[in-house]
Amino acid sequence: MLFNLFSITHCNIAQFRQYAKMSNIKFNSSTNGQYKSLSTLLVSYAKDRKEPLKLCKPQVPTHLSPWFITGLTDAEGCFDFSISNSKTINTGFSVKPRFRITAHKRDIILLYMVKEYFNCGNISKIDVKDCLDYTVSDQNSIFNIIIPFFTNYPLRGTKHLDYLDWLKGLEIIKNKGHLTLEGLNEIKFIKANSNTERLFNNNINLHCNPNTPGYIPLDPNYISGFLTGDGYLSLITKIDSPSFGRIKIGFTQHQDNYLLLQSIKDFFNVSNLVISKVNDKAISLNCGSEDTIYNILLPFFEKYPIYGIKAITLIKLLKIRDLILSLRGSRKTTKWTPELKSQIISIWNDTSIQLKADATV
Ligand SMILES: [Ca+2]
Repeated sequence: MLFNLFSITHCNIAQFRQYAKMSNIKFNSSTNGQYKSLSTLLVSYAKDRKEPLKLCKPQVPTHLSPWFITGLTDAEGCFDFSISNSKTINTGFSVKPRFRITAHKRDIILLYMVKEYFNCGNISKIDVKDCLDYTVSDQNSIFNIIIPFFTNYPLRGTKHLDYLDWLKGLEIIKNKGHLTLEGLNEIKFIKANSNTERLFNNNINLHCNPNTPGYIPLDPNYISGFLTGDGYLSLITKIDSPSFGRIKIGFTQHQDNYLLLQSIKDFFNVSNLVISKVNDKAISLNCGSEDTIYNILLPFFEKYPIYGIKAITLIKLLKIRDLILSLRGSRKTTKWTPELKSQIISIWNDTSIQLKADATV
């Protein structure tokens, strides 16, 4: 049923109704309350297709693991301050702390699940093409919900350093320091030196290093959240490629997150999961072994679920794996007949869930 729920932003109205019926999604015709932004987005989605859509309220699964959210945040989250001109504040600037998670609009349900989990914040369109933000910017929610959450379920990647700097800025705000020129400048300094502007030292990924006191064991749901945000799940579909049908699963990261990738590698403890250099700044963790992908990685992400559109990709890849194995029988290798290839392509392009068959989603 989860499967149907996640496809609602990819379907036409008739399919939407059908999914809603199958998934027992309740409809609600009011535009007020916390469902407004989702409803608005679904309406605009329907307008794109020139079909009417009644406002709807999907019942979002609420059993997300907190570690999933931490993994997703390490991948797609952002802790920063928005600083804008103000005529009413003496310094001339108003300062607002923000916690955000960004996703493609196809993954609106994923953001919606996070919003349900925290029970605060809003989902809105942003300037980046086809992207949406889940944003928490009211101080009450930041101090009482967001900070306690990341104290209990700490970030593991370089984003943890942005988070620590953000806390310093929040401390200034808490003491009303941001209303003075000195405090404002301190926050501007923090803003100018964190996130993409950060220069790194050696003290990174401290929660990932088993030889330091800051080490925190890796929870499997963290890996699922991180894959949902920053990982890739794909299939080689070029029909005349010698690698046709090969499934690829992995992560590409800035090299500063080396220890984070290393800890994921250590978690699975298989030798054919390797970290390699992509370019000057990027590294990747991936796997060249069909056996590991079929029998360890795919089942892992079935057990510790990923959500959003990648969850649909996972279902397709599991079907493709099962098809390949059933036709292989007792042979050691696959006979890539044209029939098999076309069956694989048709699973990959299955439009009954209206998913764009990107090679990498
Ligand atoms: Ca990222």
